[in-house]
Amino acid sequence: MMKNKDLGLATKAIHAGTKRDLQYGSLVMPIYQTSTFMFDSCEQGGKRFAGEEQGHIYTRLGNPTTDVLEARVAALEGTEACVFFSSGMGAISSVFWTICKSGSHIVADKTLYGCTFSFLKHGMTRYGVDVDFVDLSDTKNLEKALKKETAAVVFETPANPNLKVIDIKKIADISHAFNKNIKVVCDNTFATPVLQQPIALGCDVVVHSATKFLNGHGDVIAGCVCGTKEFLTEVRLFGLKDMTGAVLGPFEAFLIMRGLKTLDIRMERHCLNALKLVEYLQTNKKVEKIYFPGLKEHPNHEIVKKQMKTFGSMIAFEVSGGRQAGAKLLDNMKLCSLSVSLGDAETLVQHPASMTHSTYDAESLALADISEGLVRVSVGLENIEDIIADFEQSFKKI
Ligand code: 7XF
Repeated sequence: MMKNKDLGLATKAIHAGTKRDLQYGSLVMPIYQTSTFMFDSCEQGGKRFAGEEQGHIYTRLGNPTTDVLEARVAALEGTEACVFFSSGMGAISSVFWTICKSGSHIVADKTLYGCTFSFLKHGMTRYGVDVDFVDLSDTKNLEKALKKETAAVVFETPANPNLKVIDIKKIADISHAFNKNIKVVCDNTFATPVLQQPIALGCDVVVHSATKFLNGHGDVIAGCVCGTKEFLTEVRLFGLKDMTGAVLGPFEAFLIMRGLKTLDIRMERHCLNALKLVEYLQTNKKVEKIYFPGLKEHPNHEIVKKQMKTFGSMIAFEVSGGRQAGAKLLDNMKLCSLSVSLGDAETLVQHPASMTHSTYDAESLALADISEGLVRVSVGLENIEDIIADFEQSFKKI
């Protein structure tokens, strides 16, 4: 096997971390559907628990199928290590349980997926962790918010649901110049490592909802964390093992590896389809405003060009007539599905204020720049003409 660093991303998504099956020569990594592993002796079991001997113990601590998936995604994000979880929220919460203690301070961007926002605002604060939500797309706000207790800076870019973009390198540089121990955490779910690699830009930790593009087929809930071996060992042995127990099942690991094989080509088609849908929306008089990183009018388009390969397949827009008109549009879609989640083969449409971001109250929604009428689209892999035709027929009904 060639060294990972010599391989292209599409190749890594198929091959990185592969272990040769010495028993049968299976091409595909088998599913080790087992909760526990046998030891030859008490002495051996003791050594494994003490970390003195390599080998599996119990699937909450690691599983051969999941090991390969973790090595593969670490290669995609360009990190030493990766740990998988049973959901994106399992991954995110395990990271903060690992980083923070009572008295710690977190600087979070003010636009986050609804449950990440809720975990930080209503969860961590119960345990004596102080969280400031600021607009990190203006880095002056970070400079003002950092303090000696700051343990982490966290953001999504592009952000869910309004596609706001944050300058990853600037945020990492400012945070580390203030205190090199601050963990800069980037949620890379919307971009995927195909479009953007936050670690190369200076971040310490990447998190994903692998439920989305990484798996890509709408049939798994999963999450992962990528970073240094040292940090990921802590996340695995404390955040995952003791605090959340949010362990991924081996079958899900198998499905995600199956999905990853086409990540690179799926992203290509997702992105092309999104560009064409945006072109159509721009010509539609009932569309008031479009949020898409690929538009020149996007407030951070210059940063997008610097840190993203292409623009992704998430679009948000406002319909003239506001919330009611938006709801009517969504209710009348025939091919596109009225569903939360994203990154699937199917085009999914939803209304953030009442669905994915319903954990925000009206005031927090306004503060986070999530308008009441915003419609979010995850552009799928269908023929774009069919997606556009579906929007066209539904727009005619409002
Ligand atoms: O625990 P999950 O696998 O659902 O992942 C949580 C999560 C973390 N980060 C980002 C940027 C996410 O978008 C998500 C999940 N978002 C879905 C959505 O926005 O449609 C959840 C559906 S309620």
